[in-house]
Amino acid sequence: METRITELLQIKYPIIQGGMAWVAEHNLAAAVSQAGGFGLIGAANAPAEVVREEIRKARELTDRPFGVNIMLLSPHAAEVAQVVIEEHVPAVTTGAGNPEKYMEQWKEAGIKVIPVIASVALARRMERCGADAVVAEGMESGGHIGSLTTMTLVPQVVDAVKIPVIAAGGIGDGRGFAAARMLGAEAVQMGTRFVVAKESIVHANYKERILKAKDIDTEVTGQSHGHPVRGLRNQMTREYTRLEKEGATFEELEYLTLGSLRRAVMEGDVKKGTVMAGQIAGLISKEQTCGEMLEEIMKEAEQLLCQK
Ligand code: TUI
Repeated sequence: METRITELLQIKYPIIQGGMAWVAEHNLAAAVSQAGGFGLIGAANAPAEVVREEIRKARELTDRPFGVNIMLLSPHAAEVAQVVIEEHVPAVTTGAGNPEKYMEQWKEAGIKVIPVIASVALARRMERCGADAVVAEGMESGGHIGSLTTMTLVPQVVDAVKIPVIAAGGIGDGRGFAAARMLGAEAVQMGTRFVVAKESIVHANYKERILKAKDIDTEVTGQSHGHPVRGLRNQMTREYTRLEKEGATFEELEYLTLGSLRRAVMEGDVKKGTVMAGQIAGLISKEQTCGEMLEEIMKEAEQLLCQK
């Protein structure tokens, strides 16, 4: 299936892996790219030199192209923006902010720039300042989210811009992929499904929570201070919600979640840690290799999209 995204990123399948903090490290990114999709190293809050090492380690595992996701709230975002240039990364996605100030230097270096956006206004703005594509991410996603659903956001962004649109949020199988194509998207980005990939280094407890999750098991915390984050409900989200209702300050809530994603992903503390996941977790029921996932999704999607 060829689209402007397979052409832009030089990949076989129009499927991009989300740039998930702690989860999207070199093993996962390389496995997704090796399987024909587009893997991403999630820079999250990591220092620039850690990101550089991750890029180099991924290069040892695959000759195929992969990218880096830059989380713009990171204190290291500016240095990471420079590292992707020095390391000749072919494409960058950005999240949780407006990447305008980096755009010129990336374009000059020949890097394809794909901002993740949650509104038509930001999609338009990104197109005007030279973005090659956008990821339109609905609030079904795990992690930091906007307020529109994928179903409503994607077609409105598709109508508003000429650059290709990648749909994200709530997509976990061939049906989701086909639906995104019907909305006008030229690729999909998936996160939660890749968390449980065999090549994913995520702790078994975290994977098990996703594999056992039901449709209604995610919750959004952080609405009160403007940084809504979706994850699986647990002791941490209950405590957070209680404090939020009691009017806790931003600092108090930040303190509660300090290091909590790392504790869940790396140490398997799925009770007091933060288990970021999207609403599609309830659909995800098996651990497979990235290759098996991509083949299965594409086969199902092609059957659906070719039906008369
Ligand atoms: O960035 C994400 N997902 C993330 S980042 C992250 S780390 C984090 N943890 C706690 C709090 C904040 C961050 C975990 N998950 N997805 C991409 C995304 N970007 N979704 C929504 C947005 C977005 C939101 C507002 C992009 C731009 C924006 O406004 C920009 C502006 O300044 O107008």
